[in-house]
Amino acid sequence: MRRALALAARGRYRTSPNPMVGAVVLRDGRRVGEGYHRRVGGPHAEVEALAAAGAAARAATLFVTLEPCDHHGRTPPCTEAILAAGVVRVVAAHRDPDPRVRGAGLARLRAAGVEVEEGPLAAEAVRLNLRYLVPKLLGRPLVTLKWAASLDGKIATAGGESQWISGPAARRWALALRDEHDAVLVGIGTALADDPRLDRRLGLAGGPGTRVVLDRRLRLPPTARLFDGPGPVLLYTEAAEGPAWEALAGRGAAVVRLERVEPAAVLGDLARRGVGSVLVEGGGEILAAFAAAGLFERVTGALAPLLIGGRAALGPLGGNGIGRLAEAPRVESLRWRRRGADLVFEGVREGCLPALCASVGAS
Ligand code: AOF
Ligand code: ZN
Repeated sequence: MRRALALAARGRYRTSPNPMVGAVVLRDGRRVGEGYHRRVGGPHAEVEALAAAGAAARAATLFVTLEPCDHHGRTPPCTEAILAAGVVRVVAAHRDPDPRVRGAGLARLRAAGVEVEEGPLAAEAVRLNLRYLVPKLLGRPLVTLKWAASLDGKIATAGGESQWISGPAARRWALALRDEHDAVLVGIGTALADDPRLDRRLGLAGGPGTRVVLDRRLRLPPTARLFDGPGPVLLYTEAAEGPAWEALAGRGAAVVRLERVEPAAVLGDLARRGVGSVLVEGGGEILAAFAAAGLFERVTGALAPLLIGGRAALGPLGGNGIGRLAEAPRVESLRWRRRGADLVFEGVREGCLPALCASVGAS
């Protein structure tokens, strides 16, 4: 299953909105075939692995990171391919919450006499597929909060200089995150201060993503650099239609009026537009708003080995902060690694994985 998860992760940039899925065929303790879902609309992982195994799949065990599908979607049901190949045992990390599956894939296999086991490495599989599972189970996009800070927790000097705190390797890592998410989101403060392009510069996803600015009073100038790049631009505002609105719409932005531009309303609208994952890149007020609302799953970023200091220098999260430590949202399963001289970290909001695991039949 660990191998199947590693294979699944190879589909990271090309599978949205579909899941990342990996599969391994084991026969007499030997790996005789493996595969993964390469891109949305392409063959499912099970089919790739079974094709690789060929006749060796007869009487074999199939390990797969997600319950096999039992429906005709863009491709035929994997359950049929599994039965046709003569597989006698299927081990799935967890159930598929897709309403067309939801246990029906495993039930079909069981009914046909296949031995079925579910659960191994479920938490790992859920963590890998947050971007597939969160929209299906919570009805809103996956939210990743991201920042870069100095080792002493500053995102800029007291004078506001922030380019660059992290080194080139960590910056490239941060850019890759954009290719992993359907949308990138910033607040108007950051949009005005940095004039970011918010684009997918590495080309890992093979197409542009959605750029989102939370702009309560429509202060974004139509000359902003993000209008130069490809892909949809979404502006959330509380402002009424008028010249500013028209100018921005004239640049191709979809301007969306909300009663209050706050995380829950924004995520609700993004979900309606089919956005399944959002990378929140700042600034501090926006990151704090999502954190305070508890509307996030992943927290990630870079810590650079320099000390900035300064009473007036900002940290990653603004807002009013929490009142008491006992109320602070916590992050668990924290992982970190080196990227050049920097540390990059990634954790999951406490309680998030257990709840999602329970929803897909894994405890
Ligand atoms: C995948 N890849 O390896 C597996 C999937 O888009 P379709 O029609 O190919 O089907 C997508 C659904 O198929 C998806 O929501 C999930 O329920 C199931 N399994 N999907 O894209 C795979 N095994
Ligand atoms: Zn399938």
